[in-house]
Amino acid sequence: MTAAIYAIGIGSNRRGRHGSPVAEVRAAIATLGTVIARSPVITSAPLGPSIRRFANAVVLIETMESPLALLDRLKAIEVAFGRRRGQRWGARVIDLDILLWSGGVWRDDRLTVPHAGLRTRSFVLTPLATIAPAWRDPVSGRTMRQLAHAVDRPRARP
Ligand code: A4P
Ligand code: MG
Repeated sequence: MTAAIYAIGIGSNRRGRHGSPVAEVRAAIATLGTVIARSPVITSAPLGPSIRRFANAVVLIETMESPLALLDRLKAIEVAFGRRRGQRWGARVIDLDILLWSGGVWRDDRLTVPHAGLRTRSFVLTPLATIAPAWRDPVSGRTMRQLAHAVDRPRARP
């Protein structure tokens, strides 16, 4: 079996034991294993009803894990960072999402890859386009660079 590459989206809008949301994002990156590329950490206003600003970053990791095995590991890291259940859209110490997988599309009741929010979220696409500009979304056929452009300039695409 060969290794897979995954793009992982990392978000935080609550202080944890490592400090600020930016520090939480950096600490989470350090737990992920073989990181082959990392974006800068950006901060942005929350999408949705949360009040607190987010720190976000995207990394590429290389691993032998299947998508579901990786999802289990990411959930365990979230718990270790102090994330609690029932905080959907609320403040969270860390949120780890699988954005892309080198194997293409995965769809079952636990996991959808590419991530459902990938194509519409500039806090995902802007950092992703810095580390994987030519990676093509298997669903839309568009590259991360193209998707980032479209989301940053929505009026350019009626
Ligand atoms: N799941 C399905 N597909 C995936 C995937 N590709 N990666 C399932 C990870 N998980 C996936 O996720 C709920 C369930 O989705 C998982 O148990 C898994 O089986 P969760 O992380 O427990 O819950 P969540 O994060 O609250 O839900 P969700 O839908 O991931 O929230 P969002 O949509 O990620 O919204 N604004 C800014 N500026 N920056 C942000 O990072 N994040 C959110 C969170 C809202 N606003 C934000 C940001
Ligand atoms: Mg999530």
